[in-house]
Amino acid sequence: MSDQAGTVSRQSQTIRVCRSCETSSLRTFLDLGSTPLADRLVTQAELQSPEPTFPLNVAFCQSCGLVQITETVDPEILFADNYPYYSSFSQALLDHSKANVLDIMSRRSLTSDSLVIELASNDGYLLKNYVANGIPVLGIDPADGPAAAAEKVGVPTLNAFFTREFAQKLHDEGRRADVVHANNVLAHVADTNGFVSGIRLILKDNGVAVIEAPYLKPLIDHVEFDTIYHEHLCYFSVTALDALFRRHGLYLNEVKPLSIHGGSLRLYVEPQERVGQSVKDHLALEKAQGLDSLAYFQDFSARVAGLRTSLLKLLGDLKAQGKTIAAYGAAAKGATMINYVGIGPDLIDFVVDRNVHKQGKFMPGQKIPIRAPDALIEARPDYVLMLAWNFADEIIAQQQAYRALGGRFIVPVPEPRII
Ligand code: JHZ
Repeated sequence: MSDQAGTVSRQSQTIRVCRSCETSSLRTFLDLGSTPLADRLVTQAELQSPEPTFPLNVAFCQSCGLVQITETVDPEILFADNYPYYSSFSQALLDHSKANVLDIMSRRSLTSDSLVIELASNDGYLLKNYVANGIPVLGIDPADGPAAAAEKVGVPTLNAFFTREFAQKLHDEGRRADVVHANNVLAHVADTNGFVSGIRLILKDNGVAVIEAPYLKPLIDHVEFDTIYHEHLCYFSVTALDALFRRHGLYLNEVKPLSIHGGSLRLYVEPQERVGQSVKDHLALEKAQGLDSLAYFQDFSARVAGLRTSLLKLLGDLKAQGKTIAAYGAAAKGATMINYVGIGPDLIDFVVDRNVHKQGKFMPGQKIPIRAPDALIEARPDYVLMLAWNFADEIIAQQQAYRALGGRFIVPVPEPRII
């Protein structure tokens, strides 16, 4: 693919067949242009160097219903070095994860003889709750920094990508799990089928995989286009997931809608088929609403473009009135938002984020500086564009002092509004 300097790099590949069913049934319905990598924050030393950019096109598989991007960037570039995402910076996510663990512990009557494995265990945000209850765990994560942070909080972690080969090794060593967690990772893996067959290999026959993934329906219905970036290869419907798991002797038996990350699903997947009402209802609803056909996605591109126009107008009007604007959340989705919409340093003075690994760096593409949240009180911008809108409640609750000074937030999706 070509980078900004126009050279050809071998850092990405364009797929020709569906990531799940492998048929040639892909139809592209959204083109977000060629964008930089959303979590590749720019350092001071890199400010003058060109950033690699990659095409960001989204397609629907007319055969199995899976929505997916068509470019696969080398995962070593995306996740291994300097990956800045640490799950533990959101209290809402920590609370959500702890509740998930307590629920599973009681559902499955886990003991000190059980084993829980988490794929993409990040900084140990979830598994530490099992450790606190004396239940053996194993984390697996390719990102060096978060994996080291997990070890520090007592979560044994293998610093590696989870692949089918890796799963085979664990299986051969007799390391099979009563529970496998995989939160916000299924969409991230290039070998979708290998990953799912790997889950089957490391799961005991009476085990359960508890998987969380953003749900396609709210993404489309609420124009959450900014959750599309190169790390997210797939955007799942229940229809597409059901077919994917069945191919590997796994059954989606229960599904629970979650509000996290703009609307997600928690999937309970087992080697035994006992499909519950929640799954039957979701499948029926998706069919009735047409989420399993291309027509559902046909006007999405126009709606995304409409959001871009209205957000640019709102920010432009505020600047014309002499207002100052900052942004909250150096989130990956924030990178898609500012780069697709074209929000640069002319509109936004700085971005704040609690994650110390992001502070002092610059947003990809637009190169807006990232500062600590205290900057909102120091600089007192009139408005703050909420790039991490999925945590808006938590963030606004923390920013009472800024609000008391007259500060206002702009929430960009599903349509820009000032709150
Ligand atoms: P956040 C993440 O995406 C990571 P991102 C990943 N790409 C994924 O799959 C999706 O989630 C589902 C900061 N923050 O997590 C922390 C504060 O500063 O919504 C983060 O940098 N103060 C793997 O990166 C950012 O905001 C706070 O009070 O798009 C939020 O990023 C809170 C709550 C967060 O999504």
